[in-house]
Amino acid sequence: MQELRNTYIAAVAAVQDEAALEDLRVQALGKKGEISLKMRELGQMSPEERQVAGPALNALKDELTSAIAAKKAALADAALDARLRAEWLDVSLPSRPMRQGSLHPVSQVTEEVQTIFADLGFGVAEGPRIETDWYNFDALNIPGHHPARAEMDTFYMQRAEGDDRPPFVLRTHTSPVQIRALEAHGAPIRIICPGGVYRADYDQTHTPMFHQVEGLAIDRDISMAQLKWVLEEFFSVFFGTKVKTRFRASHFPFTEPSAEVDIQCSWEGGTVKVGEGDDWLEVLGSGMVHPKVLAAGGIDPNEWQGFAFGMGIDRIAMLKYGIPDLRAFFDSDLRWLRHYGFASLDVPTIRGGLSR
Ligand code: 2U9
Repeated sequence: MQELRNTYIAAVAAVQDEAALEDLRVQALGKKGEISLKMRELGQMSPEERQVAGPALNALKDELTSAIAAKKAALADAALDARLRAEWLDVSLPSRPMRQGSLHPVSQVTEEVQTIFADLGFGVAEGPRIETDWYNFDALNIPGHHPARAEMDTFYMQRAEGDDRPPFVLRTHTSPVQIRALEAHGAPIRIICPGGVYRADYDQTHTPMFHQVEGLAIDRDISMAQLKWVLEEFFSVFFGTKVKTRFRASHFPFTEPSAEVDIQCSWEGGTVKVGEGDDWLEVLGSGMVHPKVLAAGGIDPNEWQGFAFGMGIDRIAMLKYGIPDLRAFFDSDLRWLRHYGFASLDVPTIRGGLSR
């Protein structure tokens, strides 16, 4: 018995891992283990022998069970210690640099335009970029035969073979959004519609997708004088300096009368500065909404009237932030984006406030 005890106690002390310890436990105390078999032999002993051997075997069983449990705990502690040493972490190390994106100038300027017009009482409306030819052309007084349709270099979508309905188009301006807004909300209304538009044109000053913001103000007594005030106010706040405007008579199918609007600028050393000098820069088209267009939007032209205007967001972004090449706007060149981009928390502010 003493020999048995010494062998197992020594074996438990020598064991190096939990699996070997479990093997040892089975070997000694399992159903067919050495000590269990000895317990079974108690039945064949005389009562006198059993009285000695019984308690001794039980004591051995208890001692071994405790020794195995203690060893198991010690092995688990050692394993945890080893893990803690291996998974050591220096929490004082500096963090990995975070990749930081930037706001594209088009996004920044769109935000700025929205903020300024919000202060002038205009809401923002958005709509689909894929349009029917009715919303993009007919409703804007550009019928099928009108030369403006050809001039706009429209992208037409494919129809299934045998489908004779007029094709969908990629909107050539954001005007259809305003027709939809008139239909949905009626008059009076004051909205701007910023967004991407498409024309099949590509050179130094044109890209097949560019951004516009159009504006619409309809009420019972809106006039061209209010159009001029709103635009001068917008440009002065946008460029952060008083900007004079010049209205030149023009023609658009959707407005009557129509005017192209120039802003005051100077040219010095090949760079343009807005709000100073004696030169003019054309930036905007505008006019009083044509009665047929009001009617197409479900508004009675005998009751309502108002102005509309449109300008290129990319173009005014180039002017304000001195960006030379329009095509670079859409190249996704990281160096360009980092140079001309804006911090995402750079919330547009209205410098100097409004002159009211
Ligand atoms: C409705 C009625 C009238 C929007 C207008 C212009 C004049 C215009 C161009 C400026 C530069 C487009 O980006 S550009 O090429 N736009 O000249 N846009 S009036 O007139 C509307 C719009 C909607 C219901």
